[in-house]
Amino acid sequence: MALTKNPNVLKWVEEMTALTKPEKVVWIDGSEEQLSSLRSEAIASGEVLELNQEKLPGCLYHRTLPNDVARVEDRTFICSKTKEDAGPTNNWSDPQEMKNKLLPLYDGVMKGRTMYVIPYSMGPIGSSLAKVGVEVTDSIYVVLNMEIMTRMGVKAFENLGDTSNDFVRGLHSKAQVDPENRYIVHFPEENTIWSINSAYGGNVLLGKKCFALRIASFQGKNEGWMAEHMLILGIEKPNGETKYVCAAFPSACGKTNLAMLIPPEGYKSKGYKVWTVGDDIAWLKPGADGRLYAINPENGFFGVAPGTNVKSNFNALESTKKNTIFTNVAINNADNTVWWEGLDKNPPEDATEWKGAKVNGKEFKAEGNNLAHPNSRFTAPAKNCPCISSEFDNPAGVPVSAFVFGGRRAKTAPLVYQSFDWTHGVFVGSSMASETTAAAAGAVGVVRRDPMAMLPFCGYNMGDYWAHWLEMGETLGEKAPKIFNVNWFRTDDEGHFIWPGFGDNMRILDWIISRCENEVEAVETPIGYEPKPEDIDIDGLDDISLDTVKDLLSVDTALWKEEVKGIREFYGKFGDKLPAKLEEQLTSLEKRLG
Ligand code: OXD
Ligand code: MN
Repeated sequence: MALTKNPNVLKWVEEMTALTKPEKVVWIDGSEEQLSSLRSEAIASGEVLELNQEKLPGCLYHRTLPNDVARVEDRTFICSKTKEDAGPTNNWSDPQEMKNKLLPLYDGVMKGRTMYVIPYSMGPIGSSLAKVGVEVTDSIYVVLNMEIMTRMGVKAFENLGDTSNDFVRGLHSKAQVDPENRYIVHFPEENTIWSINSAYGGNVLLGKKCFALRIASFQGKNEGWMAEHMLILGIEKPNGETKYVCAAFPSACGKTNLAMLIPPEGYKSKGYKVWTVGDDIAWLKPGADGRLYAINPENGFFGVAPGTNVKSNFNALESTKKNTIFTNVAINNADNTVWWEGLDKNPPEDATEWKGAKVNGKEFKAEGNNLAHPNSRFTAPAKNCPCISSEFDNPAGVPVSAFVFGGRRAKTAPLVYQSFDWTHGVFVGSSMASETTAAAAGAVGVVRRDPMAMLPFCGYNMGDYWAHWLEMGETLGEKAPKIFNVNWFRTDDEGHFIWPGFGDNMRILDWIISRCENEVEAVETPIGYEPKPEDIDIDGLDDISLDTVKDLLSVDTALWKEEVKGIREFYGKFGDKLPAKLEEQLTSLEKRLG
């Protein structure tokens, strides 16, 4: 039964039903009763497996096809009216041409299947920053994941109301999971997303990257707010005050780890605490007091499992102990629990690897195989996280003191620096880059520009996106967050990381907050303000001396001159969409370098 009277929703669901021709339509109300019957159905059909319910209560396991294990950037499209509106960093196709291509694929695709209609809210119910989406899908796995990742069910329709047309329409069919006909397509001017022939999370949980970043970034530009690929964390100081930081890093730079950081002993004993508001996406809007407020539009974590362990991210691991869906990790058959590379040094002997083969885990690994897929995931409820912020559900969001950008740079970027002002900060974000690691295919050490970590996620022309950032700075004026850049990944001549990272990154956040509060001075360098080395607290760090800190903060002019060339080449792609202010920033940097 339809769960809303909203004629816009009803009309669209009718159209999607007529197109895909499901055997039946089920509206997802979000009740435990309905969810539990869907879980049972998925277990009975083998779509998901039930894990050890004593050790991992409420946890399920799912395996995707080996051809369907990651986001597919080459098959992801922004179908704005003109190619220029999508810009040089997105795949573009004319909207009507794309529809002509995909309509035959969707025609009757759900015959004999059930179509689930999922209403969901991105952001706390009742928040003026939240937005509603409706996803129709033929996958129970999608329903069960959306339940964890969003505020799902009839309450989302209550938020939408009976007449509004402001909801994002998401059409998903796993179809035949055919990689040749896999498409993830966005129509930003129509608030619409079409996804077909994939069943992997990032391509099918349409609330996440598709809506909360690609569509929302475009909505934000038009409506005066921002959708960013940023974690949100709160730092509680010994006096009980909490300051909030949003940070953007390219994929695989440790966003989830930073979001859930555990401060070093010295900080803990003084009374510092870190609280997680979000690990991947922030929606930001100026509040009545003129400051910028952030909400996390999501309700769970879709995290990469490999590498997650008690040491690297205790809080993430704890989050996965109940009501979690694991995808493409390995199963320890001895007790029907899960295992992945980096969980511990003990691969299970009696294992089922991620593709489903029963193997001797130790031998299998000794032969050089992975038991879990490197992009295997956990979908875990945010409320499981031991350090989840008390403000997580606050409809008003949290006031942001600082933005932090960063990437993986072996030599160029120092441990931390602050931009001279907002415009310079936008320049720093726009020229962000990361060097490829051995973990990814292709050459090692190649610099990939990833502005604001939004390269695969900006739903419109990146030049216009930078212009929007500059405008937001004008709106916020003096109250704008301060902008910083960090690099945890400087290496010595043997290629070893110099900075310990993980919990010790608290030491850098501490300096950042002190700068925001005008509590500490800084040194002016050609690239921005840097800490005085003695202002970085290295108490309790055995391997780091004041000289190491000096080294981590050093700026190699020759490397930065190369960097200027790289940025200029990248900027060249944007033609007259490049804001003049950013061009000026680049010229000024070049002059300062001498
Ligand atoms: C993610 C990503 O999955 O950024 O969050 O790739
Ligand atoms: Mn991400």
